[in-house]
Amino acid sequence: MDLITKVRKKIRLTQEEGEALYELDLYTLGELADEIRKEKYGNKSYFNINRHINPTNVCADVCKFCAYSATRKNPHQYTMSHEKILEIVDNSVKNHAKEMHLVSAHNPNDGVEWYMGAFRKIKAKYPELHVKAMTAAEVDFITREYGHSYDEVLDMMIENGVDSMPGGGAEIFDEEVREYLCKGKVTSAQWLEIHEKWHQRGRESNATMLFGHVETRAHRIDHMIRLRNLQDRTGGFNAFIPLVYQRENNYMKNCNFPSGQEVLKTYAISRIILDNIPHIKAYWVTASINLALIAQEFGCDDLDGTIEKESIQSAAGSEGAHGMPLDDFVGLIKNAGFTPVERDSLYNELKVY
Ligand code: V47
Repeated sequence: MDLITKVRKKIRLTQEEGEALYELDLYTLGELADEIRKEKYGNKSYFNINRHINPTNVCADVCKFCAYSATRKNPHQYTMSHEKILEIVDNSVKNHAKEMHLVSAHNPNDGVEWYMGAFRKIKAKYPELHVKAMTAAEVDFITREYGHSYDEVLDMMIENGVDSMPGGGAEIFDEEVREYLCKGKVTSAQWLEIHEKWHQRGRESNATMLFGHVETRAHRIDHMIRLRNLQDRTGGFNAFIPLVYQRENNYMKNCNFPSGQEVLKTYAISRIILDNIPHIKAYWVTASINLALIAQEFGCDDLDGTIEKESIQSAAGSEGAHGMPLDDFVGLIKNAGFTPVERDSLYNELKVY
């Protein structure tokens, strides 16, 4: 059976077949992914009203792609107090944010309570607010630095009010590429183990893939298939988020930056390969809003949210530093021909615009 027929018949693809998808022309691939997306969500494009908070840039790890982290010697390092974090949350709640997405660098200075206390205080003040926090890389860092097991850290997160886990820290699972990108950080097997343990607690999470640097197409397919295998066991992933590598101000210059076509192909292929992950998010901060909107025709059904402030990818050159006002966001989605649907963090529909 040829590849296109297999996709249309929803027969699961292998590593080799996933790689072969890249050889299809963009429009054929887009059409195949769009058929799947339309069958699931029709004309809807999902987003949420959220706030990204990055409470510290002080990091014990060194990832070549990162332009955000500061070592202990960096004069531009910062660590927010709980009061400062709560002040940000107060303002965002006034702006109708329903999700706080907290991602920190790996802070070796302030102890586990600095992390957990922030979640607890947010939840105590705003029980309805969804706290999405702690990438698997942070969980792993805390176990290494402060001597806890994964189970203990995950239980602490739940006790202190974390609702779901973001998908960060996955980067690229291939061990050789990972060794080059972020030696010493959470391994691929550990990243998957942490999400599995989280899912076993009845909780949901997302999964990212950082692409467009030194990895090959085969590495991307391998990354997707490792996620698909875990999802078969747990069903706990909500969304897959291919993050387009941003190239400024970091230590990685020898990269194969992807064309717009390559980015769109990767979105479309992820929609096809990941037959068991409900949502594919074109994170507008790394794709640019224009490409993220076009990606809604290439298999994606989600854009992330209004964000308010972004520090990680904007340090590396993205233009998403100040988020996007709700009216602009909704207007752009409508102009692109889609129906904007505000969702909560777990994809329950809140409002159709
Ligand atoms: O894991 C760091 C990435 C991630 C760069 O779960 C970079 O809904 C591009 O995971 N170029 C953190 N990316 C952010 C993240 C995320 C974002 C949006 C939504 C969700 C979700 C999760 O940022 C890290 C890393 O892969 N990152 N540097 C860079 N130069």
